[in-house]
Amino acid sequence: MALDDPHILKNIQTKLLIGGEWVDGVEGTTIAVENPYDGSKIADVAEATAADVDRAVEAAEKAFPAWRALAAHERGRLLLKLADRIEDEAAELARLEAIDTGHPIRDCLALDVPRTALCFRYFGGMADKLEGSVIPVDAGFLNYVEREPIGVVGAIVPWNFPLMFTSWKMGPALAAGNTVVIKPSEITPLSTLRIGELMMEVGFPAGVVNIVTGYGNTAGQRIAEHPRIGKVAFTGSTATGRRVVEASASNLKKVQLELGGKGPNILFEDANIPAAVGGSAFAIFHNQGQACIAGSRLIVHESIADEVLERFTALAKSIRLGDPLDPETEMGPLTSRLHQQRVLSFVEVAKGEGGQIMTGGKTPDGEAFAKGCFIEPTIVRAKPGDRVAQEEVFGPFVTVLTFKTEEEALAIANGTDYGLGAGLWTQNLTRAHRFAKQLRAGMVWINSYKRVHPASPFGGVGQSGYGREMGFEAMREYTQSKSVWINVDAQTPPFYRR
Ligand code: TXE
Repeated sequence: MALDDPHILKNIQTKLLIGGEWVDGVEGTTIAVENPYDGSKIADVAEATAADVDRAVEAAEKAFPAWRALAAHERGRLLLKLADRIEDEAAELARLEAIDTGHPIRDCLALDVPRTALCFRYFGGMADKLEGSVIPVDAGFLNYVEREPIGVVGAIVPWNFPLMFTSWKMGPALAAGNTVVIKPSEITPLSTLRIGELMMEVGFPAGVVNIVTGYGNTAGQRIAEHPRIGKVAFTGSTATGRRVVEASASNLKKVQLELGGKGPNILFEDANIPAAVGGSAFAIFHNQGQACIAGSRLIVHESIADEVLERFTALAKSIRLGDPLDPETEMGPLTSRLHQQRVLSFVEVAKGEGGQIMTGGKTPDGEAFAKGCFIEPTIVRAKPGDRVAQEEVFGPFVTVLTFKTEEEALAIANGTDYGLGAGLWTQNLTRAHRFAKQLRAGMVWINSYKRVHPASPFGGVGQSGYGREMGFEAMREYTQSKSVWINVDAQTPPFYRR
């Protein structure tokens, strides 16, 4: 299928969305967006610079009073309409995401697009369910607490799940009554722009959502430091997250960080091995391992290690790599050349540390893979203190570690600076609960891995960041409380004359 076939995509929006208009950037420059499967150019997208972020913030500020004043169920209704339109356009959105990111189309259709619609729908339904509270305080006083929107929210989205993460940030922000300036990654801006078009189509008022497609160190930096943005929600690397926090000090904006991970995935001796092996392959190889919650450390009890590794290696070798638009493809290319090189550099690190490459560790042979950013599913045996067992590789690269006792398993699992997702496989219920409590992580999956749902909080501890996406927790993240005191007893004497 030729990628320039006009029937593949009805529309590729390439401009910035500011104040309800699609406009060029102030500088008039563009960013070339490439298909990681064959290196071809998909589009030239307007480059937003700091001046464009300023324009977008102005538009968002202007839109805020009316958006905030709109009945909550009306805000919700627009989000519900958007969810419906995303489902109508599922095939096209899936194709757009596949050519921009390299995600296999089967995953885009089964996961990325439905999860995006589900997220907008969940927060559409949530908009009018964010209740305040009445607090029992001193006699003669009524104290109630309302949750208010923050104002203009900046959202910075990475390249690994651009469509889904756009919904994770915009859903709760908008439901809560904020207006948004969102910056997708310069590598993968297309699906966010398409969502912007659908939002305009279903009737979101001008300026409620503004999309600035620019580079991190210019447009992203300006969002982080902007004096009139009240909150920034960031997903990306820990190093960039730290820069966002520093920049946010300008006006002490609220910061939410969803950063990297080094997910421990523990297989106890009583695990259902076929299920654990299949789940562990999904944990690391889905989306080419480019997931902050990836199960990138497979921690296996030594009594089952041989059987697990034999099955796991065979499964990894059988994964079908190929054109993301081919429905048979199970693994596509990594999302950029730069990232492919970064992941391959970890293979050299592993070798230098005495790691044993059990399979993969290279680009696949053959003409079909020559132009793409592919890496074979890679399994490396290593030691817990090795760099490949400590640092986030963010690719189809799993580090295998073994243990003898529960204590040892826990020490390995908790032995990195990260704390995002963690999994364990056991038939022993008591042990499962004990471990879930002891794992240093924001999310734990038992006899499964990498489950997410818009109703369930998502986020990490330690170097994995702070704050939570999804669920009621997200609504709290995108609001601030206001405590109101009413003197309801005419007899209550004035304070100084008691
Ligand atoms: O991330 P960056 P990169 C991890 C993963 C990956 C590594 C590097 O380990 O290998 O990070 O990826 C914007 N101010 N994750 O370099 O730089 C940028 O434009 C404000 C984990 O691509 O963090 C993009 O929109 N914003 C991860 C977003 O930040 C800035 C997802 C992410 O880019 C900025 C991606 C700045 N100074 C990478 N500099 C996850 N948690 O899921 C860049 N950006």
